[in-house]
Amino acid sequence: AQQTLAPGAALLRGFAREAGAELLAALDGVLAAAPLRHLVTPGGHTMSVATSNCGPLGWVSDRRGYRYTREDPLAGQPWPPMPGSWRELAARAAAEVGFDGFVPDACLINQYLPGSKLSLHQDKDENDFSAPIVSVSLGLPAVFLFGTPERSDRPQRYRLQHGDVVVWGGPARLAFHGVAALADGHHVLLGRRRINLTFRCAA
Ligand code: MD3
Ligand code: FE
Repeated sequence: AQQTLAPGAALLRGFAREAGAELLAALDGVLAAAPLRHLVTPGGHTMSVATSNCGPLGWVSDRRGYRYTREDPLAGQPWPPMPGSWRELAARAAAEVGFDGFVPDACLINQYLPGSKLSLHQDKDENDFSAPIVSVSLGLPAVFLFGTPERSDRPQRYRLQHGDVVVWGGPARLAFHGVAALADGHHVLLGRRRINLTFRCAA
């Protein structure tokens, strides 16, 4: 079942549910190589969400700005490889809504603990806005805020649950979006946290 949130934004409810445990089996290895960290924004705020990356490119932020890098600045090493099961799931989801041949070169991993949130923002550090972004929600549910390319438009709210996948392309690609403070809870596979994977074509 596919729900259209806006032109270009397709919610695939439960698309990653069956693969969820397999996706999570690869998570610990990725995070052992590139640990989660709280990035600092150019404005000097420390993000409440903890992040890491895998794949050829990874998204980072510091006082100098936002950018994609080939190395994890913590390790001074390339980001760990993107697990095949992750890349294949993202490609299947993209193809489901008409984006054939989606080959992401970056996967951003966001971890939310109770109280973590992500303020309204646009994703525009990628070179090619014609490629979609695929997001996979795992663990605790979150309230996702989905606006328009105009910051002042009031966002719509959607509850994203374990296994939900969203494909953001076309006119939705530059929409403002964010995540409300995570409510406490317990998830059988992830405990008191939410993990979000976003697959991008950054180069
Ligand atoms: C809509 N992550 O990492 S995923 C991010 O749940 C980010 O961790 C959120 O926003 C999270 O940048 C939301 C959904 C998402 C991701 C990218 C988008 C929605 C998007 C890009 C354009 C429009
Ligand atoms: Fe984003």
